[in-house]
Amino acid sequence: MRHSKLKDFPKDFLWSASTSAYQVEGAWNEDGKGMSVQDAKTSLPEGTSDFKVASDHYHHFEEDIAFLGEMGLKAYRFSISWTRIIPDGDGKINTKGVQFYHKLIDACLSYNIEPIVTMYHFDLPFELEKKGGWNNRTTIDAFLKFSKILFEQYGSKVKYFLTINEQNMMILHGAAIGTSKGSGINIWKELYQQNHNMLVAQAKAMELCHKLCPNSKIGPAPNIASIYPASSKPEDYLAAQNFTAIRNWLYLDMAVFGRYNSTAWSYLEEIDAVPKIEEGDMEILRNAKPDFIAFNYYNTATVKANNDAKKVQDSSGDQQLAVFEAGVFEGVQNPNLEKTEFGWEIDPVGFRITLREVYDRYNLPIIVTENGLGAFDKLEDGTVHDDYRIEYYKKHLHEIKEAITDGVKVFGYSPWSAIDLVSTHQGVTKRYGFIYVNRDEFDLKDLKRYKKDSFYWYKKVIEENGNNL
Ligand code: BGP
Repeated sequence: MRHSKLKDFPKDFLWSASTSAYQVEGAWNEDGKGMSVQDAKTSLPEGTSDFKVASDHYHHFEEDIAFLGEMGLKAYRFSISWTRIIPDGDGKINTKGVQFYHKLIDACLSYNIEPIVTMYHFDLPFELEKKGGWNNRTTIDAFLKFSKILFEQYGSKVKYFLTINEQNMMILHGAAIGTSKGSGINIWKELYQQNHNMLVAQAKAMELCHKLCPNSKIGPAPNIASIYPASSKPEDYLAAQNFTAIRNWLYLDMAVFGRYNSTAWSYLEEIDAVPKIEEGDMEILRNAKPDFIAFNYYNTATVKANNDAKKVQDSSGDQQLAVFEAGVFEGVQNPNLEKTEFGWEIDPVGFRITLREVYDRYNLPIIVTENGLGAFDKLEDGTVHDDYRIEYYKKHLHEIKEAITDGVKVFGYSPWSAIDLVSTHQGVTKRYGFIYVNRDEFDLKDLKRYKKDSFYWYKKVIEENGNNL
C-alpha cells in the first residue's frame, strides 16, 4: 500500500539502543561473578576474541551511559548477567553483582533513560549447564529464583523486562552462538525439550513479574523475520509456511497463546522431537500473557521446497545465513537484496512486512529490540565515517513509519548496538555500535570511546522524533 502521507512516530516513542552483558561488560570473573557458558567456551572461531574483557563496560559504564545520555536516548536495553547475580546459577546471591546493576540502572535514570532489561541473553550459568542446562527441569526453578531477585531488586525502577533473548536462535543455531548444541543421535529431540522447558520458565517468569511488579511490563524477545517463497510455485510457498511456523510462530504462539502451532507440531513429530510435556505445563503456558512483543530483526529469508528424505542438519550455521532443513525448506539467496560485508541480506521493506505480520497475528504493541549493520569500521581522525550504517538505519526507520501508518503499534526501536562489542561468533572486528571502542581482536589498546558519525545522526533523529529521516 502506498500512503500519501506517513504518520509521525508517537510522541513518547522509545528511541533506544541495545547491548548484552557478556558481549559488552568484560570483568568476566570480577567481584564474585561466576562463569557462564560463554566464559566456558573451550574453542572459539579462529582469529576471534573471547569475552573476558569485551568492551570493558563493567569499568566504563558511567562514561558509557553519559555518552548515551548525550546521544539523547530515551531508553537503553541491556541484559543482566545471571552469574553476576547468582554465581552458580541457583545458589547464593552475589551482593556486588546486585549492586552493579543498581548503579547501572540509576545511571540510566539520571539521564532520563528508561532501562529495558533483558533477563537472559545467551549466558546460562556454566554450573547449571554442567547439570544438564535446559534439559534439566530444575533450571526452570533456577530461572524463577533469578527472576524473582530481578523483580524484587529492580522492579520499582524498571518498566520493561524482556524474558529471553532469541530463544529461537539458541535452539536453531546454538552451536554457532555458543549455547547448547544438543547431543546424541537426534540433537533436535534434546533441543526441543530444552525449548519447551525454556518456554515454561518464560511463562512462569511473566506471571511472577505481573504479581511482583504491577507497574512493569514484560515480553519475549525472539528473532523474527518474514519468510519469502523463492517463486510462485505452490511448493515453495509451502516451504515458506513451514519455515515461518518453525522459526517464528512456534516461539511467539507459545508466548502469547500458550499453544504449539499445528505445522510446527507436525514437524516435531516428523523429526521425532516432540517434547515431553508435564502435567500443568500447558495451563501455565496458556495463562501467562506478555504485555508486548519485542523482537530482533536483521533480515528476511527466502526458501524453496526441499524434498530430500535424509535429515542431516546441525546447529553450527550462522543465525541469519544457514537456512536448510531437508524435506522441509531450503534457503536461497534473494537476488533483489543487497548484503552487508558479512553476507547478511539487507531488507528494509521486509522489516515492514515482518512488523505487519507480527501485529496482525498477535495484536500486541511492538518494540524492536535489535536491528543493525555489522561492518569493518575504521577509526580515522578520532571518528568513524559510517555513512553505510546511517543509510541502513534511515531505510529501516522509514519502514517503521510505513508500518505505523499501516496501523501497527510500534512503541520503541532499540538498534544493535549502543556501543561496539564482541559479536556472537565473529569477534570485535564485526562492529555495530554508535560508539567506537578502541581495541582489536587480541590487542586491548586503550579501550577509549569515540563517537561515530552515526552517533551524531541518531542524536538528531531522536531530537526531531524521527520527523526528518
Ligand atoms: C543477535 C543477538 C545479539 C547479536 C546480534 C548480531 O542474534 O541477539 O547478541 O550479537 O544478533 O549478531 P552477530 O554478533 O553474530 O553479528
